[in-house]
Amino acid sequence: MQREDLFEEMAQSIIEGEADAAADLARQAVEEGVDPLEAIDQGFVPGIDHVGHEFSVENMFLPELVLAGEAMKAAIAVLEPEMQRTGAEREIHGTVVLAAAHGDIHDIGKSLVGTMLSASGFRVFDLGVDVPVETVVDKVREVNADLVGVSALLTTTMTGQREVVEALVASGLREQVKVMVGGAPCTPEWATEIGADGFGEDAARAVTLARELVGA
Ligand code: B1M
Repeated sequence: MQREDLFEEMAQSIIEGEADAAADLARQAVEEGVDPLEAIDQGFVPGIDHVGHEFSVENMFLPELVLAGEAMKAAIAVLEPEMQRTGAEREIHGTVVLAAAHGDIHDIGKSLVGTMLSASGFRVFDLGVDVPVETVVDKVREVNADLVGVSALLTTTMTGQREVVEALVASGLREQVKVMVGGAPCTPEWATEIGADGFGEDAARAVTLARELVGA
């Protein structure tokens, strides 16, 4: 199958919320030697972006959003080990605490960032979704993190990123840890406004930024 056709089918599997088909296409990509991140960015993400757009104009509804999210996770679950394998660098660049902001349950992009960071030589503690600010701060202290990453997909949960920065300042930890934010509604200006150290636009750029921030 042509690469473009494969990517088109991947997008379609997400739009139709077909988790099995998405996983099969991901396996096919691995067999054909397609770079896993390329498969995600050029195949599956256009599908989920389409669903997001249709949802926002009320052509699709919550159940379809849920199915699309499940299909996306099924595809990434197949590609994840491949990303780990191909990115296998053993030198540890630093320790990262990763979380989705309080109130936010979107985990696909955040988990992808975690996988890429881990594959690129970071020790990653992914605290999951809807993570209270205090849990993030406690983990930063416990593991002596170099970097904390907070993901937010909703305009209403972006404030959780600011709260993490403020809590790190209040706990006296801010000087020893860098803060990276990301997620669709975030911008470099937002990162600056809340006193974070940087904004990662996508998983690949999050890795580049993380390396810069820890001086790797
Ligand atoms: Co939701 N949702 N959702 N959703 N959802 C959005 C975000 C939305 C934009 C859709 C829309 O209306 N167009 C909209 C937000 C509007 C806004 O606030 N501006 C929205 C809404 C409204 C909602 C609900 C409120 C719907 C409802 O209940 N009525 C609800 C909220 C739940 C909550 O969090 N409290 C909700 C629920 C859900 C599902 C659970 C159904 C599902 C999530 C499933 C899951 O994650 N397990 C879902 C989905 C799938 C989406 C869309 C369609 C796709 C998100 C996604 O996974 N993208 C999304 C629309 C869209 O983004 N196109 C949407 C793929 C992923 C690879 O990209 O997450 O952007 P992304 O991550 C990228 C970068 O952003 C970056 O790197 C990643 C990889 O390249 N990145 C970081 C992300 N985090 C980073 C952190 C970093 C650095 C980079 O450093 C720390």
